[in-house]
Amino acid sequence: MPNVTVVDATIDTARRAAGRRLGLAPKASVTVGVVIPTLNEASNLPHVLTRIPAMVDEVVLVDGHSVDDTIAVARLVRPDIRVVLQDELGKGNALACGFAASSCDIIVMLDADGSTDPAEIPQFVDALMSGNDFAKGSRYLQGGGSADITRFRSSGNRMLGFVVNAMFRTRYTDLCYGYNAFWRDCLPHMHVDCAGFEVETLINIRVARAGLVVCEIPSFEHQRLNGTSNLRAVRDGARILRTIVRERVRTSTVRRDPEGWRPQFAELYALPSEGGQRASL
Ligand SMILES: Nc1nc2c(ncn2[C@@H]2O[C@H](COP(=O)(O)OP(=O)(O)OP(=O)(O)O)[C@@H](O)[C@H]2O)c(=O)[nH]1
Ligand SMILES: [Mg+2]
Repeated sequence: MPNVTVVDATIDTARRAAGRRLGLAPKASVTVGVVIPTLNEASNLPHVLTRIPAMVDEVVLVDGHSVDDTIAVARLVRPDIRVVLQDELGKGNALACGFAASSCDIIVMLDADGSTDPAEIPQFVDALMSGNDFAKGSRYLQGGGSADITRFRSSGNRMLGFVVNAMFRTRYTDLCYGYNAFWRDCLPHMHVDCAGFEVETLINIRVARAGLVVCEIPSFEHQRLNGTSNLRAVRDGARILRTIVRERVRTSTVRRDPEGWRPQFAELYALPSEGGQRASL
């Protein structure tokens, strides 16, 4: 994606201008990790995993107890992949487990169904390296788009985004999109403690309230390759709305236990002879 325009997503442009991370670390020493939640994505993983650029140091797959060959396929295509089992249900919990497992300085959230293009990862990383705390993908910026979202979901997303922008003084153009990247020290502020598809909204609100420097990156969402969506627009839209209201009435952004969000994930280590074995908590 040439000439990517990075856009401020919060009102607080002064802090972005300060570029407070600039010069903190030479680019070569910064590690980049990807977290991929999976629920029965065996047929899509070869496409996704083979497109991850060489700049990525670590890939963590968080499986939601898939009943297909998701884990075996992942290990076959990418033998160095780390496989984690989530401790509860839902995409939100899966991402929390992946974030807790990741060992990298920069963490990128990627879907396993072929919608989010790994080739865009360098644009997200560049935005973080140039002073932003959180880089958020947007299908609605010039240069972005979607071959996947329905008109109904798009209007719901815009409506919920309008509510969040009005309530939290943000400028998000694509509230519910799942392609984002951030520095690992954002994790205590994000404090991901939700279960489902409200996770992106929860994160976006919390990073803005914490005064983190957020930018938006144009991103193109492709159609899910195979399989069926796990999202239910009305059910999950209602969950997102409840999350917005709950975050609005929460007065304090200071956490008594900044590490309290960390879930009890289990990591599966591959044996030479087979797919893997439950090995540690
Ligand atoms: N581990 C885990 N992954 C999940 C769960 N629910 C969804 N995912 C994964 O999260 C990613 C996004 O889920 P999708 O079902 O594609 O939802 P969506 O992208 O909002 O919906 P579509 O645009 O219709 O595909 C995919 O990689 C899923 O496999 C879950 O409960 N656990
Ligand atoms: Mg999808």
